[in-house]
Amino acid sequence: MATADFVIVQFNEHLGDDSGDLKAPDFTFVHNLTTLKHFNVPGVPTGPGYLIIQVADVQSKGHQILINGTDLPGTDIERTLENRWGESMDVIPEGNLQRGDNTIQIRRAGGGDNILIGNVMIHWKQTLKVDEAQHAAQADEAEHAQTANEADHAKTADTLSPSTPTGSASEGSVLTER
Ligand SMILES: [Ca+2]
Ligand SMILES: [Ca+2]
Repeated sequence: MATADFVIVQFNEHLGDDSGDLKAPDFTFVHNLTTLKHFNVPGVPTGPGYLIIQVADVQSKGHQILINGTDLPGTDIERTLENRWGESMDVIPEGNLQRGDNTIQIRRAGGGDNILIGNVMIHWKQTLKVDEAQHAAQADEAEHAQTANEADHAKTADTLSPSTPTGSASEGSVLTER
């Protein structure tokens, strides 16, 4: 039985070379690598999947999304407007996801770009036996009840500082990427 499935992975982390570059106190500063997050694929994945990642203040196109340690092909995270949130979509190639435990981690590009990572929605298709499909449905209900109670990170976008036109040395290094 083929089904579509998805999972929400919450990071709320700040990647960057300077923790003072973005005013986002609710986001954990993690320098060049986010936490390694685990998620479960209950069936046998079939075909490509995709993900949608919530990001803020992305100037570099070199940030990498690692699924099971493998960098997604090409550009993984599209640019956003300065000090703004955006959603970026990318394809997960067939064969990158596996049945059971999988991991996702974001690696910052070199240079001076500081970015925020909110939630990532990971979608895939899979083949399940009928009894496995019933188990998956029950697990989803429990998981969605938990997710609904978590605070909406989007409101923290208001705390992003406005840009300083004249810029400091660290902001200058961001500007040189453009
Ligand atoms: Ca890539
Ligand atoms: Ca930035």
